Amino acid sequence: MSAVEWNFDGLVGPTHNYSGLTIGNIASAKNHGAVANPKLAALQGLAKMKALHDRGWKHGVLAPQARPDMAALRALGFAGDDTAVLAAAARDARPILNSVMSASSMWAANAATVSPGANTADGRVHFTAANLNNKFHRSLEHPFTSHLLRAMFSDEKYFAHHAALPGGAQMGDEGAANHTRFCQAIGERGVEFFVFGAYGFDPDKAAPKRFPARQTFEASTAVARLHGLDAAHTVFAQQNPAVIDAGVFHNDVIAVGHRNVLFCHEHAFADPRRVVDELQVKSNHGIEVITVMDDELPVAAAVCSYLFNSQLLSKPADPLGKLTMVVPEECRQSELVWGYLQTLTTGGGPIDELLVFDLRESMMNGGGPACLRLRVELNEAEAAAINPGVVLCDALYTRLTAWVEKHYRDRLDETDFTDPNLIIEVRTALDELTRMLRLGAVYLFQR
Ligand code: SUG
Repeated sequence: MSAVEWNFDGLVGPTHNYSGLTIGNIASAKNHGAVANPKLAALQGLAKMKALHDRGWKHGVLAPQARPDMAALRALGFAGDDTAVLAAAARDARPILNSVMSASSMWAANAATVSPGANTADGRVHFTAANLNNKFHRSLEHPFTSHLLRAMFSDEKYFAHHAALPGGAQMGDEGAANHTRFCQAIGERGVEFFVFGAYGFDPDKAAPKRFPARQTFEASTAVARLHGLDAAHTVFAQQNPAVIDAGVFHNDVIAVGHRNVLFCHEHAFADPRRVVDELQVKSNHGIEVITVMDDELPVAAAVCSYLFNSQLLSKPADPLGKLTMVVPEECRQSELVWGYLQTLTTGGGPIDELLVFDLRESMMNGGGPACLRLRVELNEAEAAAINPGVVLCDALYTRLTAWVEKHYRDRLDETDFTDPNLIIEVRTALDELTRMLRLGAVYLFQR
């Protein structure tokens, strides 16, 4: 049965804003307080989905979370009606209010870790929602994420869902941003590659000093256990602590893999030689590794341009098996990066095409093309079992674009967070969205 990699992109939510919530994410810190344009952000994301859909890649849509998260504010002791709760939080706990407003679920790579049926013990596609417990605003995402994934992939014959891992920072899990699957052909059994920032239970082992390691070894191994992965085809690797301290808060800011290709920076991993050796042994020497050296492109330039936060996509029905690379506009604006990309794509290697997208609204919060998508490899039977309402087609794109135009604001900053109309606007929009995507009453405010 043939299989393809689907990309489920996070639809940017109506409260997209710049609150500087993420220590260790340089773009988020730098743009704290800037005025965001939620409408433009959502349209930029939709334009990427549509362009890839038009080229034949399979696409689905992940609905945004409902924000502000009023339940979180109430759980933290703010009481009264919604207006009173928001006003009290603005007065007494501004960082908390800003956190419950975040549209961070747009970065779907952090929604969950996904293993295809070809790799799992029971042959089903396994999903583990990421606990994202390193940051308060992101830790609020997983209950809804779990609910949403079940509404999209509900058939238990094909899909298995695991709740987010329990525990605190020692069990930090950031989902697919730190996970890659390699294989010779989509749908075939392959190697799963988990990258973690530090050991949760061993303070003596190497760890970043300036910024937090958001993923632990213990969390990565727990996800592999839950998914029933075979140790002979699973590789765990520590990120280089120095690059976390340089702003590489997820592995997908310094490395990307797809099918049989790994594209990474020479400083991505703590022990790069061991990592590549183990990947080659476990994949039967099937992985083509493209390493960018620091003298070609320093880590700081990779972090600014988000070169490695690109998407690698197998060209549909290409007999040569070449890959397209989806990069953000920031790569074209850097002479160094753009020059490197010309050499990469014309040198006869596996990547021979570039697609460039303007994702500036998301990029200003540290989210590039790869952050915006969750990959799910599906064979024909599995694909037929997903909720058809979330599958991107021309008609859905047109409806979603009109929906964004109708409901989203074109400027938002923290002075708007106490506006009682904002919550009404968001709920009206999301209520309509659930009907469009045929999700049922997934939001708490609908129940
Ligand atoms: O978790 N930014 C996100 C960006 C996530 C990018 N995802 C991947 N690399 N896969 C984060 O750091 C910033 C929100 C703010 O500051 O308002 C934020 O949450």
